[in-house]
Amino acid sequence: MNSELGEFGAQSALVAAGQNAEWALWLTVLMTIAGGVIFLFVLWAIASAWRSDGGGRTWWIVGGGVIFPIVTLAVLFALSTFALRAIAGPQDEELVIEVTGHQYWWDVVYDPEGVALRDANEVFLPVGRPVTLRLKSDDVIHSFWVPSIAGKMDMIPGRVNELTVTATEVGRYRGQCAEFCGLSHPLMSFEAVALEPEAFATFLGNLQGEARDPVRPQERQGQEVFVEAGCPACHTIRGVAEGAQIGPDLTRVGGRASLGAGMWEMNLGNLAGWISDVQDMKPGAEMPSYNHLSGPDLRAVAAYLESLSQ
Ligand code: HEC
Ligand SMILES: [Cu+2]
Repeated sequence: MNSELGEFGAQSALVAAGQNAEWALWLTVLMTIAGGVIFLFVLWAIASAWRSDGGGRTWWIVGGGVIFPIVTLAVLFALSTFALRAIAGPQDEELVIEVTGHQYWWDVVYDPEGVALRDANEVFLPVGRPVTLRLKSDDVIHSFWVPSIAGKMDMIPGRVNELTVTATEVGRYRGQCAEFCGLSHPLMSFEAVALEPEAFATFLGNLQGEARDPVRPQERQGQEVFVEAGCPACHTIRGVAEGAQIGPDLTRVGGRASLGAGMWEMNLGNLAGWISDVQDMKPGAEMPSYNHLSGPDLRAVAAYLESLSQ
């Protein structure tokens, strides 16, 4: 049922790929079935009452009206409480990932207590290992929501909300900001990417390095355009321009599956379109449209960014 790595992932609470989501799905199915059985039973009871002469009334009132609801609700309450504890309980060997919501993108830092490896717009998770997501916001309230992995958690300015998740199936799962945060709130998606632990370790290893050097002449030209056009005022490309954090880290931007926070396929055409006309693609984004760049410069900088895949 889960989509393969490489495709755009599902955004559905019915495709469970994390422990929290599995509990929630299991409870939903159980309660739906139990509710359905009780509904049919009530229909049957009404039909029988129609034909009955009124005998055995006390038994029905005490049994069906008092004992049955108490027992059923107590069982469902116990199961929900158990599920809630399983979801919220402390876990061992946690990895910390800090995700900060911005209008309209996600800053992602792996292990902020230690080495602080920065990336954006994709959240990688190792399968089978608990991860504590430290959720923050830099401007307004956002909400972090990947239905296949876990329930929503708000990101509130000045606060850190923690959500512990464990991915259970390799795959890509779509997430979406679930709290209205401005004009382009609907264009603020992302992907959670669950990898086998070895692949996750490789990913973290790659994040430590500098960006790939430009190889083709056009890519070299693109790197110059990137610096001369002033992009480093907001964007970091490790080894080329460091320090700025107003926009997403672009060190491995070409390696993302999507552009613009989970919105468009990452390819040369979309990159060039984005740079020249971001205000049309994502109104209100904190990046100006570079519609004054010449055609060759625009192609070069797009080609350079596309080559930055790790
Ligand atoms: C004033 C700050 C600012 C400047 C200058 C700027 N950007 Fe951006 N850029 C942003 C912000 C903010 C975003 C995130 C927009 C969003 O998705 O809401 C962004 C997003 C991007 C993305 C998409 C990243 C992703 O992960 O999908 C690319 C590519 C990009 N910028 C390239 C450039 C290039 C090339 C230049 C220079 C020609 C540039 N930017 C100049 C702020 C800036
Ligand atoms: Cu939002």
